[in-house]
Amino acid sequence: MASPSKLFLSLFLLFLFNPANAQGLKVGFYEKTCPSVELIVKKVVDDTMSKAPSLAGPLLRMFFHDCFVRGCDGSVLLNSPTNQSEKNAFPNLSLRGFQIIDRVKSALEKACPGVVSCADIVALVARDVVVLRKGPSWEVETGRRDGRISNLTDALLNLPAPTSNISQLITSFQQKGLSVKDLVVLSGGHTIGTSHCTSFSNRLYNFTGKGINNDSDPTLDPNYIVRLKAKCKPTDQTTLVEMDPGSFLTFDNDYYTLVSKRRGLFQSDAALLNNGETKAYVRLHATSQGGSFFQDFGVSMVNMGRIGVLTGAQGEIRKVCSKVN
Ligand code: HEM
Ligand SMILES: *[C@@H]1O[C@H](CO)[C@@H](O)[C@H](O)[C@H]1NC(C)=O
Ligand SMILES: *[C@@H]1O[C@H](CO)[C@@H](O)[C@H](O)[C@H]1NC(C)=O
Ligand SMILES: *[C@@H]1O[C@H](CO)[C@@H](O)[C@H](O)[C@H]1NC(C)=O
Ligand SMILES: *[C@@H]1O[C@H](CO)[C@@H](O)[C@H](O)[C@H]1NC(C)=O
Ligand SMILES: *[C@@H]1O[C@H](CO)[C@@H](O)[C@H](O)[C@H]1NC(C)=O
Ligand SMILES: CC(=O)N[C@H]1CO[C@H](CO)[C@@H](O)[C@@H]1O
Repeated sequence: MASPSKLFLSLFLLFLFNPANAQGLKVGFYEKTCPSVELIVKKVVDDTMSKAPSLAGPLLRMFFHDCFVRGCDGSVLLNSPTNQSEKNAFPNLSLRGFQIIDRVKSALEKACPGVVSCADIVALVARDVVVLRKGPSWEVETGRRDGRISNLTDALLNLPAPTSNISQLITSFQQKGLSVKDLVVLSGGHTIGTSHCTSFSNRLYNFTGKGINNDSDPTLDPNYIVRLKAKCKPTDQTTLVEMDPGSFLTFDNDYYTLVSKRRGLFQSDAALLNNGETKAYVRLHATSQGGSFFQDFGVSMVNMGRIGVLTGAQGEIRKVCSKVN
């Protein structure tokens, strides 16, 4: 039998080496091994974004999808010969921008071969696209290592659906060690980007399953429903709709204005009005441009970037982001 002190020691060691804590991440992890890493990432992002600004949304979302599935370990980037990796899961159908990550990776492999992980590239790129879209900047912790597993089922089980209600969202974030505040702050990422009609058309047509023409989500502004129906016919699978109409390329507070006016696109956006804390946050930021949202967003992105990371000798530094070494 282990003595109490041995038990304490092993619990302490477990804590130290627990893959789920962020031990080993720090700002400037590559200071000595690849000092210009952030400049190189920024240059590639600047170059590609000037030609394809609409990739900002997908690249921000990519970080979320990476972190919520097996932790921020670059597993979202892996290809599978049998189409069974995370990116093949339904919620990933619309992920784009993988070629930007590949371009950053090749630039970094030239400057400092075998040093910078793909997981860190995803985290740095997410920050850089937000800055380019006039959002806040924050210091990105680095030192993540790349995972070797990517599993379609994991993506289905861990990514919250756009039909989620508030308790499902809170639980989903809590399971990743994120707070109710992180939930309402990070949802603000929907201030940029687009969505397929399929992600919300259930709110427009046949919402209760009664199949009548006017069967739409009562929590959605009726005037907004008219506009959305004009864009999205019931079976439309291809049309993209701006989530923050008119400023979907600008990172601003508009998301909260929309949600408070019952114009959040997804049920998961509207759900933020169904909890005291998230509702208060939405209301406050709906009226004040700037406010604490920009600062909060950086803090919550750092929190999200700590989910289930591999550090130290765990995992590997991939040579090519779409495949394990
Ligand atoms: C709270 C739970 C969340 C749900 C249920 C959710 C759901 C979705 C859905 C369904 C789409 C549209 C995909 C499509 O049809 O093309 C989307 C887009 C997007 N999401 Fe979320 N999301 C959540 C949280 C987040 C977080 C935490 C971030 C990042 C901070 C984020 C960033 C984005 C961005 C930037 C887009 C636009 C992507 C593009 O332009 O292609 N989302 N989200
Ligand atoms: C994987 O998906 C691609 C594109 O959707 C398709 O061309 C290919 O045949 C699929 N491979 C397998 C093994 O299913
Ligand atoms: C993927 O994950 C699921 C559920 O965790 C598991 O049942 C399945 O065996 C995994 N698939 C592979 C190919 O590892
Ligand atoms: C959310 O959805 C789950 C599953 O459908 C349900 O059990 C729960 O009661 C719902 N919660 C709220 C607050 O609507
Ligand atoms: C509406 O939904 C119900 C229940 O899911 C389904 O039986 C019905 O066929 C749908 N009607 C239309 C017009 O799609
Ligand atoms: C749908 O509902 C709106 C108001 O809720 C009403 O003005 C309109 O006539 C209805 N349309 C149909 C086809 O029932
Ligand atoms: C970007 C990407 O790889 N998307 C994939 C999502 O999954 C489907 C299959 O379910 C693939 O066809 C897509 O290429």
